[in-house]
Amino acid sequence: MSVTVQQLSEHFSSLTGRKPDGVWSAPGRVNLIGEHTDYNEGFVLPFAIDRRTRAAVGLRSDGIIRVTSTFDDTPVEIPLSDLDAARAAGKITGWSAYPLGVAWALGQHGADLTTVAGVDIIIDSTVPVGAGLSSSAAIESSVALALNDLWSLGFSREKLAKVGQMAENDVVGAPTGIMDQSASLLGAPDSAVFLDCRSLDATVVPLRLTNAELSILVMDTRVSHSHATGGYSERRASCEAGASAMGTSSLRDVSVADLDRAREILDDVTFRRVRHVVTENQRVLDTVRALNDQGPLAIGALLDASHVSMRDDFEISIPELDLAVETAREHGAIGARMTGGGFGGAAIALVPHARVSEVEGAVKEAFAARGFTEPVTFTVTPSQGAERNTAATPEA
Ligand code: GAF
Repeated sequence: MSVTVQQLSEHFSSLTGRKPDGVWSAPGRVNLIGEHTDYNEGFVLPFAIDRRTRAAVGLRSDGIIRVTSTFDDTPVEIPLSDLDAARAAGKITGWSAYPLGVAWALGQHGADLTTVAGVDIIIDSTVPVGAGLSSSAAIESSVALALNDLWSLGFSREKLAKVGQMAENDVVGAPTGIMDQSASLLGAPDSAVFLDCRSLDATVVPLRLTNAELSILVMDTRVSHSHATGGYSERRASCEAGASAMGTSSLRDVSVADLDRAREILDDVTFRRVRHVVTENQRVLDTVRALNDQGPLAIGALLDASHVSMRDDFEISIPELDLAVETAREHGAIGARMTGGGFGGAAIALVPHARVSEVEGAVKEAFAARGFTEPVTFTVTPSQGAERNTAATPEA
């Protein structure tokens, strides 16, 4: 749904009989480039988007955490001190695993869940689910920031990103990396976040899209995906096997110059998985340099090469994503690629403002001609990361 901060506060009041202590929000993300590199301790370049999850949160005196949302109004509640046992018993399931998982992970990072106050949390989101735009990280980051503030934990945003990742890995059950939560917590307007996933050093890189008269168009194929199943963990296992065969703990330590040796010692499939990660790391570094030195008009070929690598080497694209990318390029995009974990979700295209409608129309027509479900297309603006909103703040 899309409700304002004020409306969400009022909804909170109508359900609980009191005002929330605050409303926090966190964005979804688009990854500009650097796919499946985060769990290989490599480089990523995502940005926070202008689609957000909001969490209205109010303290309770009884040590219970109670979550509900505008998309599922059945409340889930549990004493905070029981979260660990409930997780171990596999009893935290469904969408509430994200907020409850965050509370549990805060406990694992040092919050004393036997003494902190209970909380009511009501969530609303405009981040599409299953589109590869990190609706899950948006929930995790908004709740993590809210509880960090209300429980006076003083955790850094980098630590809160790890908390969100832990919720996702150990409660939701998706073996994902650190990129999405980092983008959601560290994003800044008109900028991407250049993250070294080994050191966790983050640098804000200006995108200057407006100066270049460029838009970023999201083309959501509406083929839903989940990282808690199948392909994502298989790719992760291939990368680990490749690194191990190369005598290292992580593909971060394998360079483009090592690829000849990799081809000799790895089987064909593992070699191609490794080549994707190694060349993708290099493309992230090249993209950051091109953005800094020349601006966004210079990065189109890098986006295209990234897509080809994901399609042919990492094999995580699908026909709908390939069609969106190819059609966007034929109709004026200066570069395009699938974004996120793959096997569904969305592609992005860097498009001159003047040609956005043409690309949107052409992609929809091409999907109809192939008998694919009509895609949803929209432009996104690189935006502010997670923040506390006052009730008076208008809808972003
Ligand atoms: C998903 C994961 F959550 C990220 O950690 C990352 O691995 C991405 O897929 C692929 O780059 O979004």
